[in-house]
Amino acid sequence: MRGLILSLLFVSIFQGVFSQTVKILFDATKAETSGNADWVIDADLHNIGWYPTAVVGNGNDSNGQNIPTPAQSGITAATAESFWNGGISNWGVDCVKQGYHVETLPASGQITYGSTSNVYDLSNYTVYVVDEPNIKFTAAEKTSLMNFVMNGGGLFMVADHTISDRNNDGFDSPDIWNDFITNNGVLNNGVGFTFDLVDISQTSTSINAVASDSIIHGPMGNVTQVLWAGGTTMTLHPTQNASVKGVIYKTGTSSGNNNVLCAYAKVGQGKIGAIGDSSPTDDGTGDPNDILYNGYTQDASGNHRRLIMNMTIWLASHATPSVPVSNFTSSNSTICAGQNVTFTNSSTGATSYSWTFAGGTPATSTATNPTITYLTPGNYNVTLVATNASGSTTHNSTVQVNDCSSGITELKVNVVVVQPNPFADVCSLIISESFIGKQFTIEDQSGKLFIQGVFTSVNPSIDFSSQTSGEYYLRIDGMERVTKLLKH
Ligand SMILES: [Ca+2]
Ligand SMILES: [Ca+2]
Ligand SMILES: [Ca+2]
Ligand SMILES: [Ca+2]
Repeated sequence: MRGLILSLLFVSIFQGVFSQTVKILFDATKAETSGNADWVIDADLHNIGWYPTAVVGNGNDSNGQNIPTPAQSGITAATAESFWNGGISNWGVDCVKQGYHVETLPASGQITYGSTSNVYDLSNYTVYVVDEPNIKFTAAEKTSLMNFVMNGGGLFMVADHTISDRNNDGFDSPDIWNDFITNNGVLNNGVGFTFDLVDISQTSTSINAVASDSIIHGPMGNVTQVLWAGGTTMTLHPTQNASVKGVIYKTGTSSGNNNVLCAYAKVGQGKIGAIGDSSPTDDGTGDPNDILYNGYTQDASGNHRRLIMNMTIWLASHATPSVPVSNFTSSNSTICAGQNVTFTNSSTGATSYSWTFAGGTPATSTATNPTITYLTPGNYNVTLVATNASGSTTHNSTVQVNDCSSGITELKVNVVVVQPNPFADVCSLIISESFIGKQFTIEDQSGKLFIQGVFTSVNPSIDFSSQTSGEYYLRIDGMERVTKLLKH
């Protein structure tokens, strides 16, 4: 039984460190279901009106729910897109078939990055999909979204044709994405492309990609054509981001910076993929109140599913980080029994830490900079294992714990020990508890007062760094003996 428990524990730790589940969040806060759009992976209720923001209970657009039902654990390779009810349910089901976990950011959700109070915080997700936003991101949302990407997130940007303002607030998806790209407060004009304000409908076979391209020749198969049904194009700006690539172009353009239908780029530690039409994501079934078309598996001879999933898989995959370097310093390598040592972590590239302190209390820690108490004299090893997805490295050090009471145990009261003495800048005192609350003074050889104070602990430190070298004299109220302190 114990063997089983230990092996289960090992498996859970191993998975926790090395195989984090890819989590994909589909946005539903930006009127993605307004009008004849239904860009949610699942909605059980069709009770939202966008006027221009969500009003629940006064409308018949889809109310995308956080966790789709039935549960995604029931999806197998044979599961149909109608398992869920949404205009992009096929995209969601295909993600689960890849082993991903999918969720929706519901209309009431907040877009944040690094907020511990928001359960939908983007730091909890690998990829964020925003399929044809129809409400502008706030300044704080744009900053959060770009910070998510800069710190390793994947963003899938889907736009539609110009003049496609479905909720009548004055902004359509090309405007909204360009506002994010040019004015996010973190990396303005840094993604390497902007959306054009055009409206095109055509089948294009103008593919421009090397044989190893992850999007055109990806794991779902090759992409050979697309059908834009009222979509837009993009202009590339490689001087703003040299990694940007255009892989599908409008008919008549085969390469270059203009008339791009599909582009992608690495941005900071993360990735952005973009297409200029939402119609390829539409699987033709969803809100019964909407008119939907199957662009996902039917148009362009089924190429759209391969395009969208190849992009999603690329966004969800991260380059393997290099193995971390483990290192730390300690506040003191030689102490008296009963004293503390603070260890300051200087490791690089790690996502978690595991400390072991022989002879210390506590004996282990996963904190970044732990403080440890040593109660028993001896020489002890300190070990730090720094870990990330690529592996671990270990750094060792030692702590010498002295028995500072030896030789003076007979003087159980009225003891003052100075460590070290002489000293350079800082000395530590070890005093009897009977001195707590007593006033003390330290004077130099000329009798000039340096410090006057009251003892509040049995091992105070005194900083002499502002003082000149020489002898100093510690006097404690009620104690006749004067203690000599010698600064180098
Ligand atoms: Ca709708
Ligand atoms: Ca709008
Ligand atoms: Ca369209
Ligand atoms: Ca559907």
